[in-house]
Amino acid sequence: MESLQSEREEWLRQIEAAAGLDALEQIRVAALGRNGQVTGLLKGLGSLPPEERKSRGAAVNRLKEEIEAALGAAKDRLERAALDQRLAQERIDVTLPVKAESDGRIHPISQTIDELIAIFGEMGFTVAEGPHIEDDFYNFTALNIPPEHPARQEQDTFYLMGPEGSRPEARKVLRTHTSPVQIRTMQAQKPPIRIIVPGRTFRSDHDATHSPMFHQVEGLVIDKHIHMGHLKGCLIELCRAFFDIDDLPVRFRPSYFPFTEPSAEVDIGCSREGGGLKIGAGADWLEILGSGMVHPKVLANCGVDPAEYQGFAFGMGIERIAMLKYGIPDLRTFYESDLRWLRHYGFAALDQPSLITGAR
Ligand code: 2NL
Repeated sequence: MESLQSEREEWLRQIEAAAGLDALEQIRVAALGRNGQVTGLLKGLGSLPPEERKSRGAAVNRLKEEIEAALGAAKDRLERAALDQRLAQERIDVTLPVKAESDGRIHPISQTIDELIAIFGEMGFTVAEGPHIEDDFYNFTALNIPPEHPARQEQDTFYLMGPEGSRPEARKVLRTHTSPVQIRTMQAQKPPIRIIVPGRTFRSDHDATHSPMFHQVEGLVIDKHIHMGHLKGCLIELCRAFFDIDDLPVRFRPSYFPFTEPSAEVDIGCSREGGGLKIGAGADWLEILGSGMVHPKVLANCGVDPAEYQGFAFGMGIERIAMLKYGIPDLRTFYESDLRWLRHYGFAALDQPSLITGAR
C-alpha cells in the first residue's frame, strides 16, 4: 500500500521553502483547507472498503498531523525572523539627545538656582522658602541689625504703608535679603538644620549694577560642634563645583556683618589680562559671596541655645554669579523679557543641571 511518502516530502519541502507568513498560509489552505488536498484524502476514506479504510485512515491522519506540526514550526521561525528584522530596523540610540518639544528656554536665573540646588543637594541641603513681605523682626531685629543701621532707612528699604501714626517698626517691609526664611526655619525646627534659600529680594536701588528686585541664595547650617572649617570646606566645594574648575583658588578675607561673628568675604582667583575677565588661576581676586559663623545673639533671638549649637551662614547674589559664569554683561537685560536675549542666554528645557552637566 502506498505510504503517502511522496506527498509528505512535497508538502514538507513547500513548507520549508515558504518565504513568508502569507506564503505559509497559502500552503496550509492548499493542504488542509476545506478544499485542500489532504482534506480531500480524508474525505475519500469513506468510499474505501472497511479493511483498507483503517490503515489508510491512520496514514492520512499521520500526514495531516505532520503537516500541521511543520506549519506550526515554520510559523514560529518566520515570526521570529520578522521580529528580528524589525528590531534591527527600529533600533533606537538611547544616547542621542532628546529633541526639545518646545521653543521655550529656561531663564539663566532659574538655571543658576537649579544648579545651586543640585550642588547643595549633594551636600545634604534642602530648599526653604518664605514670604516676600516681612515684619521688621524677621528682616532686621532677629538678625542683630540695630535700629539706627543704614539698611533700615527709607532710602534703602521698601516699606509698605502702615496705619496713620504707627511706629516705624510696625510697618511691613519687602524683604531685603532671604535671611528671614532662615530665622523662621530656626524658630520652627530643631537642629540639625541644613538649608539653602533661593529667592527674590528687594532694595530701593536702581542703576546699571543694581535692580530694585534681585535674587539671592543664602545658606544656613546649624548643628553641635559646627566650626569655621565646615564653612570653608563647604564654600570651597561650592565655588569649584559651580564654576566647574577643580583647582579654582578660593580665599577667605575678614569682613563684618551684624549677623555673623567672625565674618568672611569669599574671593575666587581670576585674571584680568587683555581687558577680559577669566575665572580660574591668575593674579587677581574676585569677591563672590559673604559668610560667617552665626552670631550667638541671632541664635538666641530664634530660640536656639548658643551654648549647645553653632552654625555658619552665607549669602550671594544670583544675578552676579550667573553673569560671571555665563558671560552676561548687563544686569538690566535679565528683566527685559527680550526673546532674542532669552534664545541666546537661555537653556533648553530638557538640559537640566546635574552634577554631570552644568553643575558638574
Ligand atoms: C552677602 C552676604 C550673608 C548671611 C548672609 C545669615 C543669615 C542668618 C544668620 C546669619 Cl539667619 N547670617 N546670612 C551671613 C553672612 C553673609 O550675605 O554678601 N550677601 C549678598
